[in-house]
Amino acid sequence: MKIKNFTSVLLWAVITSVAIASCDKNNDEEQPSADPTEGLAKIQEFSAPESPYTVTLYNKTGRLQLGYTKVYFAVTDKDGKFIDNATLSDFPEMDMGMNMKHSTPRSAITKVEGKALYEAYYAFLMYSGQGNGKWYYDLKYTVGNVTDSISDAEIEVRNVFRPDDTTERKVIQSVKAIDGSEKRYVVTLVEPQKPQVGANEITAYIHERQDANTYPAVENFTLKLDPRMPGMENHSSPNNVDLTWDATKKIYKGTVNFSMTGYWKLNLILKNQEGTTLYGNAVEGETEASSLFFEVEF
Ligand SMILES: [Cu+2]
Repeated sequence: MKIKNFTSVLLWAVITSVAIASCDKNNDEEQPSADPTEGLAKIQEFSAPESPYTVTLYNKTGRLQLGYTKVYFAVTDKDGKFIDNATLSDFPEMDMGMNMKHSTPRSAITKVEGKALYEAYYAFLMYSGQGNGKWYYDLKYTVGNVTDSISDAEIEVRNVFRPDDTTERKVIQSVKAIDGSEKRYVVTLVEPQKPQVGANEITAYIHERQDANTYPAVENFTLKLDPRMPGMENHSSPNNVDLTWDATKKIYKGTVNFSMTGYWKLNLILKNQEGTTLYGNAVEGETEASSLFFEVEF
C-alpha cells in the first residue's frame, strides 16, 4: 500500500513537471504573435459585406501621399486574430472625370517575414483633388478557401509640401523620353525622408508607363545626380554619388551630400543601360536646373 502511494506521488510529480514545462514552451511560442501592427498608424479599414475577415491598411504616418508611400496590411478574423497565410492583390485607380482614368506604379503585396503582416509600396502620380480627380481602391484577399473583394473604396492621397506647409514639393515626375523612342517613365524619390546635414542615402524607383494601368519597374538605368541650392548662387556639394541599380534591394541607390540645411533641388539626368540620355540636362552656364528634379528642404 505504502509503495503504491509513493509510486503515484512520484508519477504525479513527473506529470506535473512535464505539464509545467510544456506550458512554458507554449508561452514562448506565442510571443511572436503579439500585435504585428505595433508602432504603425491606421489609415483605413476594408471589409467586404458578410466577409469573415477585415483588412486594415497601416503605415508609419497614417496617411497616403503623393509619390512614394510605403504601406502595411493586417488581415484579422471576427475575433481580432491576425491571419498570417492570406494573399492580397489590389488596384488603385484615379477617376478624373470625362472617362479619364489611370492607375499608378506600385509593388505587389507580399508577406512580411516572421510577422502576420503584408507590405507594398505605391508611387502615387497625383494627389486626391488634383485635376478634380478622386482615388478609388479595389482589394482582393484570400484566406484558405475564402476569397472576398472590395471595389471602389475611396482613398485619400495627400499632397506633399515644403516645411511651410503651403508650397508643393516635387517628389515624383512623369517624363516622355527624348531619345525618339516615345517611351514614358515615372521617376520616384524614396529616400531621404528625413534629410540630415552630411551624406544621406538617396534611393529612387523608375517605372515604365506602358499604359494608364501598367507600370513595370525598370532595372539597370542610371540617375546622374547634381544637388544645388538655388537660393545660394546655385552652389552644389562635394562627394555625391549617382544613383545606380541595386540588384539586391531592387532600388536605385546613391549618395546625396547636403553641406547645409535649407532648400535643395536634386537635379537628375535619366540614362538607359547604354548610357543614352532619356530625360534631363546638365546644370551649366545659363542653365540653372535640369528638367528632371526632386526637391528637399529641411
Ligand atoms: Cu490623375
